[in-house]
Amino acid sequence: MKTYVIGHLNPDLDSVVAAVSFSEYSTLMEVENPTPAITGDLNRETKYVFEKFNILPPEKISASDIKPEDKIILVDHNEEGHRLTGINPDQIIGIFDHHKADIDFRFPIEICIMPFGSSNTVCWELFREIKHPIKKELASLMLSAIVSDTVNLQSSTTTHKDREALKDLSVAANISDIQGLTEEIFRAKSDISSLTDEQVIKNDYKIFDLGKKVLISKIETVEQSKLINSRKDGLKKALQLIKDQEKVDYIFLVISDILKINSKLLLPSEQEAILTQTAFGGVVKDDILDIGPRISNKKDIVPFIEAVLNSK
Ligand SMILES: [Mn+2]
Repeated sequence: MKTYVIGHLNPDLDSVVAAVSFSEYSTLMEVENPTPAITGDLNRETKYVFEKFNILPPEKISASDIKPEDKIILVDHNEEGHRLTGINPDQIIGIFDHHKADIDFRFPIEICIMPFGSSNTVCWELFREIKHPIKKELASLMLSAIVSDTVNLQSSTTTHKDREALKDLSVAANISDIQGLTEEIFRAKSDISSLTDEQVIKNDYKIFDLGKKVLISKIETVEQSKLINSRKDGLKKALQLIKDQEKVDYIFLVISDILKINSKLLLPSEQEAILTQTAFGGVVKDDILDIGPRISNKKDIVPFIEAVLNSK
């Protein structure tokens, strides 16, 4: 019997590290046999970080690996649409997250959702409450995850806790040059030269059920204009293709400049242009809408799209 501690579909760095950190937390809480797991392949950033610190990433599983007697703890996500497809909700015994709650369970379960910038800040807070010392390896991973999810504390989701966690973890990890590490992580994240247009869109996306189905793909880069100039047409075609494949009502790509803290949306059709202009203001030009310093999906983007769709 295992308790799978598992992140969301299309796992990002925070999600993969949260599987590791909350497994350790669950062990301390005497959960039975916590086993970190991921739902899909590691993205380039995540691969880079695990290789840099010489740590083995969690194993990838599918729903068929989970036996009826196993239990599941969800980390860095909660809503059904972001869970590994095909899992039985009755096997879920806990949730540790920092996203908006959208849940409906038949039984009481443990839920800890705190509005911090990273799931690993939630974990750090829980470790602190029980005075658990975090070892160097795990601290390095958690620190990297917080840097990534908060865009080095610059995202609007950043809280006082994230700053405190980062400071504390840098001591535990013995990493003093956080800026240097941030730049390394950002560069690893930005390097999409070997990805096809379709792979770029599928690299980091979520489907939101907001009355209508909205697929939001995200790319964080240090080369925003170069990316738009060189790949816009191909990415637009890929968006159209994936819109049909995934049978969603709207699809767009958020291209965030993580140094300048600015996002531009790439909109494949008139439909998305109207939706996003209504949500954020401004005017679409050449399929692009500049939405200024909004870089957080969960805080700066999804709620505004949802407001427009709900008012229809
Ligand atoms: Mn996260």
